[in-house]
Amino acid sequence: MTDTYTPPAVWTWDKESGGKFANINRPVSGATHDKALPVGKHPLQLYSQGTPNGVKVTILLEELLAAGHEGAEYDAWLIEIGKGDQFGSGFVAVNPNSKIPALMDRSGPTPQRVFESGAILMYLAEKFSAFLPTSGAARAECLSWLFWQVGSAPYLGGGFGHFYAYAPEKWEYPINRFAMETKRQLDVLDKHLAQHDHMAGGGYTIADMAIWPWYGALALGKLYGDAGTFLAVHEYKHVQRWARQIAARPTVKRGRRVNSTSDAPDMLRERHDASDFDALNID
Ligand SMILES: N[C@@H](CCC(=O)N[C@@H](CS)C(=O)NCC(=O)O)C(=O)O
Repeated sequence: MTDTYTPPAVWTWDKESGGKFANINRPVSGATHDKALPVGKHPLQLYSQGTPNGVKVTILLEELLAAGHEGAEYDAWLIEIGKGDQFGSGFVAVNPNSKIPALMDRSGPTPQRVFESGAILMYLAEKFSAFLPTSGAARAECLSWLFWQVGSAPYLGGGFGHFYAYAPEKWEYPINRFAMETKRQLDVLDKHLAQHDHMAGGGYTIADMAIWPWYGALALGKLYGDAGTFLAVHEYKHVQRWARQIAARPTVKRGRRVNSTSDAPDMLRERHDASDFDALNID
């Protein structure tokens, strides 16, 4: 690998890039193999992994259940993206974009697929009339921050996180570029949270649930190894306050345990019943 590169007239896929996810990256879409998805007993079937995009949805589902919405009972099936499960035919039928999370709502006469984490949060919030203000300024703010998250996270994850933690070598140019952008985004959040308890008016909403697994986890030093130190996240005092407040919610703790690939005794590969958490070894 050299530092400079002259692009050919037409790009071709002639070798793996060598990064952490090189084995699953392809320039074409669609299924690579036939594999039906399992279906459990609950109305909502989630196919996901416990990454920041995945836990947004399990946090919302745990919040809905804790708030008494029994129709939010769900089976959470593990899709191991490192093993290419997202390219199985069943998963591609639920999300043609082959990314977790993906949801099948089987509560009605015709099963409804929903993909894209932001769309899933909005769909569930509207279905249960919860965690999304129904009108006016509070709704506009909530959706603005929800869409901000979906648009911003690729700079943090696909940009900063990739080049800081996953690329085969450390290159100064992309790390500088995306560290700058990530710090700018943290500053956007910090200035907003200096004036507001939560991201949108009306209290805790799906905007907080979407943003916390990325920027909250980063602020608490839980993303990309030493990235918290590298980005001096302690300086974002208001993000710190908000991140700790949300991390302390039992629902958030539960949501974060679901669809984990870790063997840790406090994590769940799959979740099919509220009692699954009872069997865990939690301090
Ligand atoms: N915009 C999508 C992004 C989802 C996404 O990037 N998911 C990652 C895991 S966090 C994934 O499934 N990656 C597998 C792959 O790229 O093949 C969303 O918000 O749902």
